[in-house]
Amino acid sequence: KEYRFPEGFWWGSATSAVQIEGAADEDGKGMNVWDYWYQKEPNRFFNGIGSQVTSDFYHRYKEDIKLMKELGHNSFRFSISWSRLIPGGTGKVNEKAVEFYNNVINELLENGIEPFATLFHFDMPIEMQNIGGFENRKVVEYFAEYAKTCFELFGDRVKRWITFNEPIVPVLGGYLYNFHYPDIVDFKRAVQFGYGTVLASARAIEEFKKLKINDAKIGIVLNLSPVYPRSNHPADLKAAELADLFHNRSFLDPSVKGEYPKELVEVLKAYNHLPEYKEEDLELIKDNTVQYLGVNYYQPLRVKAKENMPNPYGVFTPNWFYDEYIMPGRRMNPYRGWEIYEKGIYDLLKRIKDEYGNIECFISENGMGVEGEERFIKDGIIQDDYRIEFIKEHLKWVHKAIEEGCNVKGYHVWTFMDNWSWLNAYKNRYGLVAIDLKTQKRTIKKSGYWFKEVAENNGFV
Ligand code: BGP
Repeated sequence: KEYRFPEGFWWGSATSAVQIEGAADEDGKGMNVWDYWYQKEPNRFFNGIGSQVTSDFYHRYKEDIKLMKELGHNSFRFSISWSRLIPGGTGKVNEKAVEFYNNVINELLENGIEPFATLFHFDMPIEMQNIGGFENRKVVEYFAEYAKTCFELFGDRVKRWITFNEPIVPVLGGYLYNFHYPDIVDFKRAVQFGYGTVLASARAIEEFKKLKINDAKIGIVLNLSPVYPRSNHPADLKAAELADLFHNRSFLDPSVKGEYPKELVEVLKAYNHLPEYKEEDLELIKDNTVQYLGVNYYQPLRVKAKENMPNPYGVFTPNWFYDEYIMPGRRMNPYRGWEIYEKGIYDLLKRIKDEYGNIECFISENGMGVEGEERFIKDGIIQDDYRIEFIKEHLKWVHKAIEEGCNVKGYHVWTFMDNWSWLNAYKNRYGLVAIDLKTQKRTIKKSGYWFKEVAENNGFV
């Protein structure tokens, strides 16, 4: 069978500032939560590696963008670092940062690569976090100012904007499951922070619309997981519905439909955990929905009803309502501990078509992290056939979704070159291009050559 994609399909990859730029204390950049956390607790990071240097994109963007072109990219998602552009989060713009992002954007355009710019990819300036992050309405406003500054500085050339990458991750990681700063467990604050993020995204969209940049679009990137119940037993179905509410609908519904899911409001109310809100917030959310949607897909969520009633004095978390279910015989990526289930991407896209007005969307991340890839080197190249297989099988399902009328405009692999990841640092490698951490030398992997073919032929057979 031939898998050809619609004309003008976006082929490329995604990444983020903290994970590739390095130059963490150079040219006037302020500190973000990752710089701060590393300074405080370096041992929490895999092999004690922090985000100071990462893949050194700050100094090597020219050569990297050339390589992107070489690999058939017609688009690339990067993020702007708030603490680099406006050290401290509010106040004066750092001219060195303006110069850097101008250079990156211009270089991309000169190479025929459409820049997709994310405003927030997990990197809160520490000063903003110290006053509560998005729990604090002042920070929501500072974020809106920062967003407006970005549109004014780069909006003449960047036509694809993203307010947030995976907004639920800092909520879960920072306030419930200890894998992001501030590394606390507090459900009420988690809910408030998440709610503030919804407001911040809507405020950024509001600022964007005021500027009337007609040929540009603004969206959000969500990590969606299809939720599959263990059985059709009503208790399992209920568990799946609750998991879906927390993991998917809590950001999907406000972003696309402009409303908070009523069912979520009821659950939070019942447990006295409704965020503090004002009537005008609801108007803001309603009036500022996204113009397109990025879908990050890695793994499904399989759930069952809770078997033991949770201890009422225990920590209240989303999965207080359900248990994760390990399906017998499921296929795994053993390195990341994530299930591989390609059809999940199709189920998500169909749902967006049927329940979310078939809003324009694209796959904004999908990829496979593997440890110790050097052992697959032959003839100087990492023979990552597993990654080719992973991407190809997902693309087949994306193709089927498009054939059935889903409004999918592109596919971005996670990621272009091996990069630093949050607490895992360089443990799992996701790149189409390998990086030697000692020398920063870039070497294309087999999957990189394969991806180039696919992108240049707009599909594969
Ligand atoms: C997504 C993030 C990315 C990236 C990716 C891979 O959740 O948007 O920043 O890191 O997942 O996950 P990880 O690096 O944790 O293996």
